[in-house]
This record gives sequence, structure tokens and C-alpha cells, in this order.
Amino acid sequence: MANTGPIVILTGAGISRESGLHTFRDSDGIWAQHRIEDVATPEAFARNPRAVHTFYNTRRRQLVTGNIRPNAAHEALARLERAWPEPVLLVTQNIDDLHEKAGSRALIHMHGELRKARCAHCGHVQVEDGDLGVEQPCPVCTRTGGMRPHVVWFGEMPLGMDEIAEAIDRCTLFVSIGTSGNVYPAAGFVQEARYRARAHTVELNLEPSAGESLFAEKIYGPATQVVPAFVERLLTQRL
Ligand code: BV8
Repeated sequence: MANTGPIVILTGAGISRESGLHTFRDSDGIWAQHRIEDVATPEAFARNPRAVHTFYNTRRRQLVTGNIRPNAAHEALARLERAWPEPVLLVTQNIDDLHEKAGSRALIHMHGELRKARCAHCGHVQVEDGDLGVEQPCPVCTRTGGMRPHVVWFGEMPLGMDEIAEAIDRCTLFVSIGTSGNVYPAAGFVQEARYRARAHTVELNLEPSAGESLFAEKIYGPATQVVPAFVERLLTQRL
């Protein structure tokens, strides 16, 4: 059956690995260096905001000054969005800006964005390329102590969930790329796509994810190889 319906794509840290950004759960990953409880929860920020700021300032500095560029996988997804006859929604768990840099437009950062800051007091959000600190006053409510990374921590509600749920319910193809399938609610999207939307579901990853058995089709290999080939197949054969 030729597939030309709406597509939802979910990406994780694996798609940015070949651009030089570490993943989380690989042996050289971020969670091998830091405990989630110390740097990626609201409790950690309340307990030790300086440590949390240092964790994100270091990652932000690498992203902003480290010549980190989109790779062939990011570029293939931007090409798919431009060439596909129906909507393509890209939902990323990543907080880097490589999908935007590759040209993707219909994009939801469900876990927030590293190059943005938010005031915990008034909710103001701004682009932020420098270091964040506890002394920094909010430019809107002028209070200090509240400027935090505009990032979704564990225990916090991911962003764009209503729009994501609507897109999944309408899609005919759900593609998961470069994610280990450990973190919810993102890891549960494939079930909604398969059982509610009756969409075709495909996993593209370096190795089988925790949700591997939930996918109708699996393609394993480095993202810069398997993603462009998959997009080419979609655009030529309407898979
Ligand atoms: C919430 C912060 C509720 C930003 C992150 C149900 C069951 C169990 C637990 C829960 C549940 N529901 C909720 C939870 C709790 C928790 C959770 O899921 N915990 C897990 C660990 C068990 N979830 C939450 O807290 C979420 N919030 O549910 O709120 C709620 C309800 C009502 C009201 C209020 C709240 C919030 C989750 C977001 C947390 N923030 N990050 C940051 O610092 O970056 S999560 C973190 O993990 C990142 O965002 C990351 O994107 C995400 C997922 O990781 P992956 O992207 O998959 O990366 P990983 O390293 O794991 O895997 C990489 C993969 O790539 C690997 O498979 C590897 O093989 C592959 N790969 C490597 N190289 C390549 C490659 N693939 C291709 N090519 C390569 N070259």
C-alpha cells in the first residue's frame, strides 16, 4: 500500500551522536558522568542551582562554540519535510538546535531547548547563548534566582504534548530515530501510533531499543547511513 499520509518522526540523542554530541545512556554517555538526581530534576535545581547551571552551561558552550553541525541524518529529515505531500511533524527529545540548522520547520522540542532560558518565577522565555547563573535577574519580573535552562527535567511535563498526540492520531507512518526508548512519555508514542492510529511503525537506531518489539519494521546502523537511505526509499517508493 503506497504510504503518502502524514508522518510523525521522533528523534533522540543518537541522531546527534555523529555531529559530536554525546548521548545519555551509551557507555561514554552523559549519565555515565552525572547522576540524573544531581543535574536533571527540579529538586536538584532547588538544592544546588550552581551545579545544575554548570552542567547546562558546559553543554551550551559546547553547542554554541564547538562547531557542532547537523549531519546527513538531520539533513535527510529536512529534505523529507520539504518533499513529502502531507505534513511531516518532527518531535525531538534533543535540546540541541541541529534539526533547525538542517532546515526542519515543523519541529517540537518536547524536552526543551539548551539555547533558551526560562524564569521560574514568571515564565518568561528568552534565547540564551551564554552562561546562566543564580544571580541573573529576569529581564521581565527583575527577580533573581529563577533563571533556569528552558529544559524539561525528570518529573516535569514535556512540552507540546497535545499537538504531538493529535499528530500521532492522524499519522500513517511513525518513525523513531536514535532513541533508546527508556524515557516516557516519548517511549510510549509508538504504541499510540500502532494501536490507535494503526500507523506503520519503523525504528531506525544503532541497535535495538527498549521498545524494539513494538515496531513493525526495524533498521539498524549509524543514523548518517540508515536515515538518508530510508528517506530516499520513502521519496522514491512511497514505502
Ligand atoms: C513526565 C533533560 C509526568 C534535558 C530529559 C512511566 C514509566 C516509567 C517512568 C516514567 C513514566 N512516566 C514518567 C516517568 C518518569 C520519567 C522517565 O521516563 N524516567 C525513565 C528514566 C524511567 N519521565 C519523566 O520524568 C518525564 N516527565 O513524565 O512527567 C508528569 C505528568 C503530569 C504532570 C507533570 C509531570 C520527563 C522526561 C524528560 C526528562 N528530561 N532530559 C537534557 O538534559 O537533555 S530526558 C533525556 O533522555 C534526554 O531528553 C534524552 O533525549 C532522553 C531520552 O534519551 P535518548 O535520546 O533516547 O538518548 P539515549 O542515550 O538514552 O539513547 C541514545 C540511543 O541512540 C541509543 O539507543 C543508541 O544505541 C543510539 N545511538 C547511538 N549512536 C547512534 C545511535 N543511533 C544512530 N546512530 C548513531 N550514531
